[in-house]
Amino acid sequence: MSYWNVDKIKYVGTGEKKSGLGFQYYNPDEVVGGKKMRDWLRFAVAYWHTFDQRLVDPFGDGTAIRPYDKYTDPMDQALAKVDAAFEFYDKLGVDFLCFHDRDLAPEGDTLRETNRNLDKVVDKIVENQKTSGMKVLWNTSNLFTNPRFVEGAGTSPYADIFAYSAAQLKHSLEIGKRVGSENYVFWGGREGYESLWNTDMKREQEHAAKLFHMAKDYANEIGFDAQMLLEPKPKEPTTHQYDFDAATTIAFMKEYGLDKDFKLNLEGNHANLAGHTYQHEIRVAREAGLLGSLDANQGDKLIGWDIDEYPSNLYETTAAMTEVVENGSIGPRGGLNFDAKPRRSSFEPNDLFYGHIVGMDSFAAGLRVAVAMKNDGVLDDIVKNRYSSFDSGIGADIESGKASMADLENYSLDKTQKDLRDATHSDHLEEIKDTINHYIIQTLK
Ligand code: XLS
Ligand code: NI
Ligand code: NI
Repeated sequence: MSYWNVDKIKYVGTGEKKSGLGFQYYNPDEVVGGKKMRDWLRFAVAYWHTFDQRLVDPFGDGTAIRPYDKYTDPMDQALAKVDAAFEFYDKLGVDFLCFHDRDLAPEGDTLRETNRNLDKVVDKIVENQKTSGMKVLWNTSNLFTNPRFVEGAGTSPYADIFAYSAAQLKHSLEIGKRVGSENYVFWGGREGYESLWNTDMKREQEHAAKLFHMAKDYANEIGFDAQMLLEPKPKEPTTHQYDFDAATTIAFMKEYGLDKDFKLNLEGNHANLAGHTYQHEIRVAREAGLLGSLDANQGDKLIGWDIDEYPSNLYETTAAMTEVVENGSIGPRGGLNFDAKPRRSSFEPNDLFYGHIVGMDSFAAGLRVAVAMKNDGVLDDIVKNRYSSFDSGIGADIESGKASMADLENYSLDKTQKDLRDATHSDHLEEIKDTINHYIIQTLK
């Protein structure tokens, strides 16, 4: 039985591209910048957005038409979805999937029942992994949808909810081990506050850190060696989320001794909500040695929430992939997970293919441009030259610590206004942007 009415998506190149069903830039086995494209990009499909999302928005019901809608019993549908999902991965040509525990199976009345439902679906996933070779980039626990998490999970003011969260998380780690997840993600959807008037921020953050430590310790105990990742987001659904952005999350990790065992999973739309570019977030993480993995999506300048659009902005994917190429990889076990969904008006099953194709092609294009610029050393020279006054003379003395403040005073006292004006140079930023445009246009022709 086939769920999706498409053939395997192939690389056709730019010249042959006539319809949405073909890759223009993503050619998985082509070697670019010393590695196969599939190994640079390690694309993953997000179970929740692709197979569960009904395309609701705050004002409207779901519009999605999905090939397993005819199964009305929740467990029958959950099991059919697994088959549909693995057919989808195969036709799209991705190597990885990502999921939350609650994406896979309906909850029961107790955690015991819920776990039983979940295990049944995971059995089927494991079977499908054996025949397909599909890998799990990461799994995670949904500690935000159910009303019990209304005031948080790890940061809930209620001890019973903390306890339940830990219990749910424990099972999710066991599942991670069974499916061989390469990473394990924590996105703290409700780990923040609505208002400071009733919030003990310090105590909540200590609790969150405790839950992360417990999770890592338990993973060690059962031999689940996934890279642990925190996924920053500044707000939504809470007014303020503690994992605000990369820099805030790194400070939190250092404060609570988590920076040895945890890295970051960064998302494009979250970066924008925090007032940053995606490139900024990736740069902050990579310079701290904490770049773990990426959630690929984009926001919209005109809409102020996490709309999770499939990425299509080539300028932004070029910027993101420039950071990745500079880093040598996304992260030791990182990949690009499409935390993205079609617009509410793109409700047909095949829109899920078109969405992934534009996303994969956009990042593949970004990779090609980034590698072309790296090969020509375009940005390397620009950055190197900009700081070259620190390579010798007084600059080298400053960096080595040889120059004291008194030395710098001696050096500066008799410099004239003109001397100092001559020490600065135009950035030629517009020329740089023109060069980047040139590389985008030439590489993607
Ligand atoms: C929501 C988050 C979420 C995480 C996984 O905004 O991006 O989808 O990636 O829980
Ligand atoms: Ni995400
Ligand atoms: Ni998100």
